[in-house]
Amino acid sequence: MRNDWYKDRVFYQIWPRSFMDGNGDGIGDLYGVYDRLDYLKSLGIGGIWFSPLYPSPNADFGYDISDYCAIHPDYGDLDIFKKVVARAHELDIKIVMDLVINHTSDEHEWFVKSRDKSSPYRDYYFWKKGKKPGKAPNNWDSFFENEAWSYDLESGEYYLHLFSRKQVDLNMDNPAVREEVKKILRFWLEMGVDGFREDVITFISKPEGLPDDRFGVGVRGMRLFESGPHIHEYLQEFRTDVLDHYDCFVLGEAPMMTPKKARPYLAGSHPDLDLMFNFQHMEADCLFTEYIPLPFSLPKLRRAFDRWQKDVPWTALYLENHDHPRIISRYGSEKYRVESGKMLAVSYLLQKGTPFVYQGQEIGMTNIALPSIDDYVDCMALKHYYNDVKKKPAEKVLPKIQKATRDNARTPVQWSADKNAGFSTADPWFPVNPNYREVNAASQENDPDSLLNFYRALIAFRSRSELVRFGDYEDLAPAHPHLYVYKRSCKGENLLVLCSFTEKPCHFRLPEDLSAKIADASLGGATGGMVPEIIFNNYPCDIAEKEFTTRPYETRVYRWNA
Ligand code: TEU
Ligand code: CA
Repeated sequence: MRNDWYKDRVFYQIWPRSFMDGNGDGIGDLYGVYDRLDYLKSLGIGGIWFSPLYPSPNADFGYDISDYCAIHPDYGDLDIFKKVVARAHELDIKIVMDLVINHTSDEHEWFVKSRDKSSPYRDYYFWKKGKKPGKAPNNWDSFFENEAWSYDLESGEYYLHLFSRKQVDLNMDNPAVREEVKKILRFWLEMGVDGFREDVITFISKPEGLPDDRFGVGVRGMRLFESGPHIHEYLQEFRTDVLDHYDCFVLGEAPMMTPKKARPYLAGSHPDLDLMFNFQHMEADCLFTEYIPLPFSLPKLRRAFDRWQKDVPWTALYLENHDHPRIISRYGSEKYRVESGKMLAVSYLLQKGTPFVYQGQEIGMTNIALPSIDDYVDCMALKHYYNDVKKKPAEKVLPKIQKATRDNARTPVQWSADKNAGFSTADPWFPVNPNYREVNAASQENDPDSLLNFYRALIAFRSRSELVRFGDYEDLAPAHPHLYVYKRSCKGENLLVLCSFTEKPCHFRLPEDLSAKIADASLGGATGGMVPEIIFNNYPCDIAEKEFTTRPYETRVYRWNA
């Protein structure tokens, strides 16, 4: 039994290690989550996506799983997990687990056993001989290391890992592996979870024979395993055999996805996936693709937004997660932190789709700059650093890492101005951003103009509004270099959303139909329908202005009836 409740909710992502420490050891955990459920409810969210909570050696902080059916002792145990689920459900908050099945940890017992060539687990992974001694079986690159293959002394063969050598790719062509996946899905569904966010799910089907990538640009191999030969078949199998029997949804993380490629995953009455996380709108400063922050480009961002609004029936909306630096520091401005934070919230939360808010985004947390590479723990950042220092002086490399590293999103959540930002009574496992005295949830709680309360109002509006959830989307300024302006409309009700992505002044003139309505209303002429109003803004403003000059990162949302 399935339904569409995931379309009506705003989700919140928890990266457990840094959310809230409940037992005073400096590491976030489920006890801390339990304590903060009322806070999440007050934000108006209707679901939580947990980044991995499973036992893991933490080579990639939970994305290297060593046991799929347990909770990492740092985060608690199954008892506290069940309590969190039960309390969340009482609050009408759904629970989404992260499902990481492209790879397991090298410490997972399947992999440990697979080192033995005669073990039934051997075929759970891709073990292969080198092309010749000392040469990997193919030329694929790894996202987190230089080569996608590591040689195992004990086995005398290589194993495939698209990510770090401690994240070993599973062989999904082996039916036994797919049965294991189904067992994992059932285990958590029986525990009461409501959905899965499936990590790099579009990479799970590898091309037969694992050939060399002959054209490789960027990450070699990716063109061959992205949406590989059996991907739809395997996703359908998981759906038919397990997911269809529960009231749940699946959201696939899909790097390199385009709307055109996404359609086969999302279309029809029995789609492979309900939703997708695409990355195109996260490339507007090239940071993700090139690992070199370039100036932000609104045209790039808008192109991605427009396409995903128009070309797929439904999508997942987000601006932050645990893999991206903080959005204010990227697409907004730390100087105009609150203003740009509000503008960014409006820019995506009023689009069509299912929105996600990442922990700390709602209070305007920003990037951190640590003094030495030794302070960082993100394996991807470390790979780039150590490759780059071979070619450039370290003082040139560190600033780039500071901007681009995923650690920016992984500093402890700033709950208050107290010691350790109220995150923990002990020294936190990772440094707190020194701006916590100014930027924290407690100081924003009762301030009507705070970013936190702005998020609350936007989420509440969105949850009540059929227009926001289902209305049409139209880009009203497709060529403007700095202003992103879109219109939503449904059954005679309209929203105009104006977002300035610059601190520079820009001239803006309201569209004629809206101006005319405003003029009518000011003459007392609006009969029946509502008087046009500005429902969200980040500077004082006047509905009577037909044209005006925007202030830094200004946003306004107009609402009127046709
Ligand atoms: O991320 C997939 C992904 O595309 C990353 O490899 C991306 O290149 C990197 O995070 C930079 O943004 C997922 C998870 O979200 C990420 O945390 C994991 O590290 C990765 O898969 C491997 O499991
Ligand atoms: Ca703890």
